[in-house]
Amino acid sequence: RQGADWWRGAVIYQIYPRSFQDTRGDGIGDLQGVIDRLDYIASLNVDAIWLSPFFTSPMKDFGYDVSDYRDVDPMFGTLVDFDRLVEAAHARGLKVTIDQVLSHTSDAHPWFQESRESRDNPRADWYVWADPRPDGAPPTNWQAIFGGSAWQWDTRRCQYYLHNFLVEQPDLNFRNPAVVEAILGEVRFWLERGVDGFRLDAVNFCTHGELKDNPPRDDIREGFIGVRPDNPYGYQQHIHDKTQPENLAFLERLRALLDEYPGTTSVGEVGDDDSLGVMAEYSRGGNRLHMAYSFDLLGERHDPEYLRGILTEMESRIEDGWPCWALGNHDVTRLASRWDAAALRLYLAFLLTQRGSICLYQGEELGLTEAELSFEQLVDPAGITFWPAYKGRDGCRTPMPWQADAPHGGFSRAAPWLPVPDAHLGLAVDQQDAAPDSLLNAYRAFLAFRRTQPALVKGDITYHPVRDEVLCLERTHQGNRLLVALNFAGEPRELPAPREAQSLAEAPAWVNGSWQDGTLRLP
Ligand code: ISL
Repeated sequence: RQGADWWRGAVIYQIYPRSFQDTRGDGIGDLQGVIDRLDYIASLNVDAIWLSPFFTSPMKDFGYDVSDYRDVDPMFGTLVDFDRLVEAAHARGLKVTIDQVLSHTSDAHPWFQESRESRDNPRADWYVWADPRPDGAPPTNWQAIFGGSAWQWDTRRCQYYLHNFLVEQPDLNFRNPAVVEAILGEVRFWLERGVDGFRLDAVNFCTHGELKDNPPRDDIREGFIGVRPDNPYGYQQHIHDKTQPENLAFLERLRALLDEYPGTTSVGEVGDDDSLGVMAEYSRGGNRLHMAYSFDLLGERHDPEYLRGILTEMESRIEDGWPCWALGNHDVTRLASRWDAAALRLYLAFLLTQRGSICLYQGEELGLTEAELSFEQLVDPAGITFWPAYKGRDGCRTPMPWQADAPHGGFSRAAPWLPVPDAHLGLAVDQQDAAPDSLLNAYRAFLAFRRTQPALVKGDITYHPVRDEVLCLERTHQGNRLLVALNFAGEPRELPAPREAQSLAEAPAWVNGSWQDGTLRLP
């Protein structure tokens, strides 16, 4: 597991530091809290952690608005804490990957402060500035992901600047070589500190398209943040055409930098209409990203035909690229409330048997449900803007419940920034630790089992047609074949094993179910 390609088939545990463990008593999690819980993380049998942003930030988007790429926000601790975290994680065999939010900065970043001062300062072209139309309107009809025009008027420069997300998240101008150099310098800072890799936020947004209107669209998929038919900005949206070919040149520069630090990795987050194609394009060739992940398994649909469709399409397009899959993150409704809460063990087996690397989101292993919050409790700007059509992302970001009978579930001695729902206390870590057949222990067991199966970690994959809502697939590695049968029917199924699999010499390692006389019996 420790070679330079440790990331191939690795399981990465995503930590949202704000909500993991508070040690300072301010109701907000911190890096010391992560250090204190590393034994728990190691006990899950994952390979790496991914820390959501902990950098200096005004927190308008809870850290995805960075005002200093090279420091830890005081609410999370210090660089010394970070160094101790890396050391302590490595001592437990855990790799450390961190979020890099490169496509935009905070409007409080000194680069932007300088850039907005005038049209001719040294950083004047570090962001995407444009003159208004003759009638004063924004230069294009592009919409921001979080609502409204993607352009914000600045009274000092008397120009608009581009922001694909919040007004407080101005987009950097990646067409300016000085910006690319500066950004690579920020990434190098963390490589020098010993991190093992990066999750690259909204990486397809780095380079902006030509400044021209996009045609109105009526084919917007539901479920994307802020992009909904029923949002206050109307059904017809004009989305910035974000996936620019110039992005690839930047990814190649970034990869060349990472290659100077063997054993480091990168996973790009891709939210795009053709996310599978972009995932393939971004991770192909060995000189771009190591892997990419999309939102395709993070939506509502989870019938086996749909899942098989996504995964087989990926297989047909990825070539020598490498996918990464997740069923949960800090942007989407909790898995237990999005798919069928009764089938969480099935989804665990499904996720961990696909070809690719895997991200698990903190609390997924506990089966945490989406927290029901009132409008007054919301803090996510996306939820505040689009309520009630879209309730935002607070419901998946509530603190980890560690101890059922401790105040705030043992997360903090103070009132947390988001409440710990009562419904989560029964799912707390201490409760599930003690119950051998808990979901938490099922995660641990399946992750341990997966490690013993090279076919699951690195093997090739082939899919059989879905039959009676059973998804069958095979993983093959160096002559070792494994048949995986996943019963999505919600009731027991008996069916003949796929003909192609009949030749498997030995019964594979079943988690449950049986295979006798050519018949699969699946509970
Ligand atoms: O692009 C999208 C839809 O076309 C979005 O799904 C987009 O990929 C996603 O919103 C990006 O999210 C990431 O960047 C945001 C931040 O708020 C999220 O938390 C982060 O995961 C802005 O930095």
